[in-house]
Amino acid sequence: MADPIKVGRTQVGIVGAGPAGLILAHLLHLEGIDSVVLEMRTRKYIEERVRAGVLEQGTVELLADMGVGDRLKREGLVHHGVEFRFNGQGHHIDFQALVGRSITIYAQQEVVKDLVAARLASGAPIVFEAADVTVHELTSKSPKIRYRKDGVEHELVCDFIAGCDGFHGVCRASIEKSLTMYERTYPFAWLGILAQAPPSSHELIYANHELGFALLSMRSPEISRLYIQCDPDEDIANWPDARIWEQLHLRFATRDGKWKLTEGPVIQKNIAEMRSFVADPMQYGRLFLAGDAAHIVPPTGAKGLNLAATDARVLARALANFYSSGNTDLMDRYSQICLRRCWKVQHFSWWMTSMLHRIPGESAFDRQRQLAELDYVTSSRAASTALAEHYTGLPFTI
Ligand code: FAS
Ligand code: PHB
Repeated sequence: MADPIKVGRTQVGIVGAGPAGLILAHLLHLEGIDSVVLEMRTRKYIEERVRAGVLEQGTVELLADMGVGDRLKREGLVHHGVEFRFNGQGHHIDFQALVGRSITIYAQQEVVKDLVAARLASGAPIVFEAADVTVHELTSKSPKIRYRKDGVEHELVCDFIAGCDGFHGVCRASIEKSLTMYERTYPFAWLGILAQAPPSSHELIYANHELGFALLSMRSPEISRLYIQCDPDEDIANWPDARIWEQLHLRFATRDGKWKLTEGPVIQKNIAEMRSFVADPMQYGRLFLAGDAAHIVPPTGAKGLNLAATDARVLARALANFYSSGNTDLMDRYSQICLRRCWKVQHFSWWMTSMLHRIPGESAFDRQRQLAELDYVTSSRAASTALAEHYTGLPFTI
């Protein structure tokens, strides 16, 4: 005799404990709306997963307003600009002077740690190692999530489900027949390292070099985060540390030879694919997609996490309106609101990627045009203001 399915009930079932799911869960908690977060991995895994590093000013303000920004305020590195480096010369883009806004460097896993701690402190449920999650009856008034935990089958009866389970999750996969999907893949990838080396610059450096793109970022005054463009099918085994450092030195080299890159022990390395992806609409019945479950941007614009945060903010507002007044206007317009921002961010991420990477097979004309575009963006107040507005985060609008 099979064990009986354990049935639970909540207002909002949230699949996925990444930035989208955790921000949504805490915003709902602050509104007094019950939710259950179901995460397939362990707490340790999600709190150690190395991903994004740049928070828009709006995301920093959101996390502070949610009451989860204290450590971010203490440990985050506020940056007022970035450097574009090409033809062996650096060009500072001054966010503060251009748009009066900034970014903060604070690793995604630290955001996740802060949000998980807030979730646990609230006493609201978060289930780690939830296996074989599936979603059902999405067009009914009681959509359901089924999962297994410690060998026990569970069914969670919800009013609404938030699919925050990332690009490879089950939620979007469950409704793909009803979606239009837009995709662009890029003929290159990023090889990223974390190194125990003090950052060689006080701000991020985006370099477009003959050998390819390189990015200098950081995680703390002791930890550097560095990336180089590589072929999309590269095997990380073919990239010993020495080869990575050699490419970084070459790609960041300045014409006067004065700028130096500090090396250190490599503590993590991986290759991340580059793609643009959008699912339209971002909802089906009572299932709402948020974050990477709905869209992917190439990391050049440092937007993935930030877009996830704004989706969660819109969805939380829509659900709060429903529960407080029965008004479904925001819920009905959720996808339209989020996709309007998403497509602007898609354009910006594509623009940064196409401007800064060596495009395989590009013509000599394309290469000169690309360098002229970099020259224009770094010398025109109008063009650099547009870049600064996007990079520090478009205004949040509903
Ligand atoms: P996430 O993928 O973060 O979270 C989804 C969660 O759902 C995960 O915890 C997953 O375990 C869980 N899940 C998946 N399937 C499930 C299931 N069936 N059941 C239950 N749980 C399930 N963005 C930047 O801005 N800058 C970067 O440098 C950058 N680097 C990246 C590198 C990599 C390798 C990847 C994959 C992404 C990177 N991103 C970067 C983008 C990234 O930061 C995302 O935009 C961000 O994590 C989006 O957050 P979520 O939408 O919450 O999705
Ligand atoms: C990072 O610090 O990981 C980072 C910074 C800027 C980007 C992408 C990644 O555009």
